[in-house]
Amino acid sequence: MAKYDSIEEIEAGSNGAGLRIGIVVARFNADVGDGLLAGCTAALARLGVRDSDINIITVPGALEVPLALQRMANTGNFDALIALGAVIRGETHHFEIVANQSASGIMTVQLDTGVPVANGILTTDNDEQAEARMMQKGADCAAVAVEMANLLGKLDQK
Ligand code: INI
Repeated sequence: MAKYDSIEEIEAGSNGAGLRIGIVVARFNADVGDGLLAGCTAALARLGVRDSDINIITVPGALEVPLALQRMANTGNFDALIALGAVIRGETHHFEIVANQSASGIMTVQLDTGVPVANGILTTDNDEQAEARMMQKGADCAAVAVEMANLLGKLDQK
């Protein structure tokens, strides 16, 4: 971003040390879930998040993810949450319902609870697309979770 000498910019930073991260993984497309989780946990480690500060839970499918996130958020024990899963068009006739309701529920959780949620529910036409994206999407969600947790922490200190 452009530099404005007389205006303070609040920068989140990408140091994950000390952050407590909760991850919810949908098992419906389990192989993709595994890839998302592998990319995500490797990136969290690179960002300095300790394994002992990470909790992982699994749920049946993408539609169960928002409720699990809501319970985790309401414990007050997490600085950020990550939702992982895959909704694949080729395998479902109600693709739009599952994809849209899941995304909408995830957004509602973060706005209602104030706990940031990185949305890593892939929506793709087929397995190949999901497998091509899963490692990077998991890593992206790790970075988003750390950045948003740090940003909100800084804002709370203002
Ligand atoms: N859940 C997913 O996570 N991905 C999908 O692609 C999917 N399909 O194909 O339907 C899916 N359905 C299950 C859904 O999330 C719920 O678990 C189920 O409806 C029970 O509430």
